[in-house]
Amino acid sequence: MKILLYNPDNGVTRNFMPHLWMFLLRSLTPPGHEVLLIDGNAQPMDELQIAQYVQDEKIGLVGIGAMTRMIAKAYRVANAIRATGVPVVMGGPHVTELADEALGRDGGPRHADAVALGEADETWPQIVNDAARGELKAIYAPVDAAGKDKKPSLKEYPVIPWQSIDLAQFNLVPTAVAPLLNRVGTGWGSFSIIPVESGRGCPYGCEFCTVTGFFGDSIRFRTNESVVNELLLLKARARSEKGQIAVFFIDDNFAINVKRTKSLLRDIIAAKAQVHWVAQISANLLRDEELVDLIAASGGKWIFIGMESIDPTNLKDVNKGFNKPGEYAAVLERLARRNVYAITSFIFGMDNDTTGVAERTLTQVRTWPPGLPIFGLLTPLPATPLYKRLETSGRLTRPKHWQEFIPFAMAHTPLKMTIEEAHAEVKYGWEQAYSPEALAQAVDVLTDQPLGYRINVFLARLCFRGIYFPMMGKMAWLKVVAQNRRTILKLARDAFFGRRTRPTNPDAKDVYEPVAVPDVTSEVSA
Ligand code: B12
Ligand code: SF4
Repeated sequence: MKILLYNPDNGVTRNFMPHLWMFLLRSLTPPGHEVLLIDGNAQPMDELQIAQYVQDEKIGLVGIGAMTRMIAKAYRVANAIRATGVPVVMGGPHVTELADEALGRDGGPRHADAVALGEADETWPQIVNDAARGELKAIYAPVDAAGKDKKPSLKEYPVIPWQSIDLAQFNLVPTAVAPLLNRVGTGWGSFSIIPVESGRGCPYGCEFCTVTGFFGDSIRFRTNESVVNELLLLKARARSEKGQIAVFFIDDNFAINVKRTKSLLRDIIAAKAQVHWVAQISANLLRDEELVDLIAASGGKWIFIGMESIDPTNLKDVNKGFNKPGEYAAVLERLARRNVYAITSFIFGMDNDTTGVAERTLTQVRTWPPGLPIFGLLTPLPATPLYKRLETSGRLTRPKHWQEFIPFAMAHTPLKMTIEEAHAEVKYGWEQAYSPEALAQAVDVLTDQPLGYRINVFLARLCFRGIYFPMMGKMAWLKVVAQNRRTILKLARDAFFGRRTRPTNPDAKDVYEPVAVPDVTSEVSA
């Protein structure tokens, strides 16, 4: 049987990396079936095009996975495919929480023939076998013989054949900047970010988060050996293609068990398996100097930190009181001293937020080492404690917000400002943090760093800008390039003439002093 796995785009922004579930399920598919993958972020198709593709390719089963944000598109695609008579199975966090919606048992139309609840590592082979026999059931739940919820162990993790997977569609090097990057050093013909998981689960239970409910508070890890082998595979591929591969450890909290994370990082270093990597780690776990040393020495470059708010009352309200705003600066300095920077994520529209929250936050951000701040709105995702609280108190203004997905739009009323004011705060945050002046400042502060590093930070900033100001199409990019021409010219001069130009902003000064860390550059460059 031919199987298509499909991940929809959200129609607004495109993700910068492939979705792991597709590669994982393909690796877990029983022998004898051919599995094709379409990620809408790389191959945008409308529902009729996909339905046509399914017919042309004589596909026998389609699997669709989607976050809440993409579910409306996922349902439209599923409807078009089911209309051709091909069965559709859906999985992922949204349909796990709202299986009745996908199955049409809530009074609405049916979108899926079957739904895979929760983690599908062990149910997927059964789904495929049932579909091949034409005996697909409506619901597949990961349960043990006694019918009790069962979380898959990650000890026997499948090998994902990264050496042969077509990554061309996820190459992040724009053709326009390739000559500049080639000048900086060889091996920049391509650049892909690959999702790798080393473990699942987070016990912290922040009120707005799906993770603790979905993956359970039982934390499970792959063996160090299996993660190290995956990194070695990716590194070998990058070397053979004269390109770059970075890894996004998609664990929800990569250092949730600090002892184990240190042991993994030590094994990565010992096996010379370093690649540049990004991971999500909560601020409280980054107090440990030894951990941060190992992060830097093992190739860690960017850490995503869910700071959420600089207001302790807000943090307490959403059950994230373990975040201590008073230590944010120290955490970021600790990372920056090792040339590791942070993607700092903030949520506006929290119950204690008042107008001016964006400027108050930015005032602090400006005193920190340069990073990638991102701003979102408190969003009640289905089945989260937040959703239940707001529903009970009658504060949801769009209880089924996913049916008409609008980016950066609230679905409930904040307590101390209006919805419009909350939207304006987010807009202000993005405008200020990603203005040409702010981008120039971020590059200037790094004047003492190698050129490749500064280009990297600049490109990362440009890409992150696109989260709020979608840069789809050449015209949008040209406009941004024109706005940032002074910084681009400065980097280009440094690249071609090998000299340091004066900061664009003469007032820019270093806010930290990098300390020597083991040089892993030779290990990470392909
Ligand atoms: C990596 C990641 C991202 C990446 C993008 C995704 C990518 N390219 O990988 C980035 C960083 C861009 C991202 C962004 C966002 N993310 Co995100 N992200 C994740 C994260 C950390 C890992 C996803 C992953 O690969 N997991 C590992 C795989 C193996 O698990 P899985 O995807 O759930 O798949 C398993 C099952 O669900 C099931 N399954 C999944 N799909 C299918 C399909 C079929 C057919 C079947 C049978 C089974 C099946 O089988 C898999 C194996 O067990 C998850 C949290 C998490 N741990 O999952 C959040 C998560 C998915 N993200 C979330 C959110 C909210 C967002 C944002 C909206 C945040 C924001 N406010 O901006 C944005 C939106 C992005 C966009 N452009 O639309 C939520 C989604 C909740 C929801 N109900 O939708 C999650 C769950 C985290 C959370 N805090 O609750 N994210
Ligand atoms: S620490 Fe992160 S992953 Fe864990 S519950 Fe909180 S938001 Fe979710």
